[in-house]
This record gives sequence, structure tokens and C-alpha cells, in this order.
Amino acid sequence: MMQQRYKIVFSGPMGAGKSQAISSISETAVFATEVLNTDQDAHQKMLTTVGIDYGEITLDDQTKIALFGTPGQERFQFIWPIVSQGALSVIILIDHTAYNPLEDLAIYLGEFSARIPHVVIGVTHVDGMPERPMSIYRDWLTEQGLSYPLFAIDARKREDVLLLIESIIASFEAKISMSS
Ligand SMILES: Nc1nc2c(ncn2[C@@H]2O[C@H](COP(=O)(O)OP(=O)(O)OP(=O)(O)O)[C@@H](O)[C@H]2O)c(=O)[nH]1
Ligand SMILES: [Mg+2]
Repeated sequence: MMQQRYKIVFSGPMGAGKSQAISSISETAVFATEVLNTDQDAHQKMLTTVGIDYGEITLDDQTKIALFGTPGQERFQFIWPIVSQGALSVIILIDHTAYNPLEDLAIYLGEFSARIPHVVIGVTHVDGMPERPMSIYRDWLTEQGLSYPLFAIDARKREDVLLLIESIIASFEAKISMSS
């Protein structure tokens, strides 16, 4: 049997948890390009990605997945189309505690849904603002006439990140079996 190889991109704003999600599930040492964050106005975190994060995971059926993380800072937007090339799916991570997470979602959907055929949304940091309802995302998507898969996840939890990967693989297997 031929071994399948897929490329998945993790995108989303600064601090959403892209680098964390990749390191939570990667079976290889993550190639990370994190440096001290000098843009404390944008986000008060210690480290930020300035290039591309890279990790790998092999599923039970030996499907190999290459995991690419984008830098969240706006000044690195030029990397987005380069990372997107040949990707099967994009996981857009949205920080639930952000000032306007729906605006973030609109920006990232606008940038990535045109480039990458399949989109999954993961809402992170829900523990940081439990009083804000998760229904805002589904309601907004419905208003826009969109129906992307959406999950609340904690990027630090391996099983949460795996849920996103499994949902991508399941949707592709469903498509393949429908067309055969
Ligand atoms: N409390 C909480 N922390 C989280 C969650 N998801 C990720 N984090 C933490 O948020 C911090 C920022 O995560 P990163 O992975 O560095 O964020 P990033 O998206 O790669 O950010 P940039 O590279 O700057 O664009 C890390 O300390 C993570 O461990 C979550 O659901 N809840
Ligand atoms: Mg990062």
C-alpha cells in the first residue's frame, strides 16, 4: 500500500497557540523559529515565531502528516502564501480572549480559504474567558453562509489537537469514498 503524505498548515493570530499545537503532537523535534517578542503592544508573550514551525506526525494507518506553523505577526504575512503551497488543509486557531476574535476569524478565513481547499477552525484560550459564549462563532459563520468544522481546543493538550487532525482526515476519507 502506498504511504499517504499530507501537509497541514496551522494559522491564526499572534498567541493563538500555533507553535504550541505543533509541539503538542509532533513526534519529531519541532523545528521552531521563535525569538524574544519585541512587539509587546501586539501581544504580551515571551516568544514569537518569525519564520515557519515544522513538525511531523504519523497516524495509525501510517499516513504521514507534515505540520507547518505560520508566524502570527502581520509583518510576516508574506510567508503565508509560501507556506500554503501544496497544503491539504488549514487549521485556523483563534484566541477566544482576543479583543475581537470574530474579526480575527474573518481576516484569517479571507487569507487562507482561497489558498487551501479545506478549513478547520480551532478556538483556543477558552479557559481564559469562559463568560464569552462559543456560540458567537457558529452564529457568525451561519450569517456568512459558511459551515466550517469548529472546535474549542486547548493547544497544550495533545488529544485536543489530534481531534482537529482526525476531523480533517475523516472529511477527506469521506470525500474519497463518495467519489469511488
Ligand atoms: N490557557 C491557555 N493557554 C494556551 C492555550 N493554547 C495555547 N496556550 C498557550 O498560549 C501561549 C502562546 O502560544 P504560541 O503557540 O506561542 O502562540 P503562536 O500562535 O505560535 O504565536 P506567534 O508565533 O507569536 O504567532 C503558549 O504559552 C501556549 O502554551 C489554551 O487553550 N489555554
Ligand atoms: Mg508561534
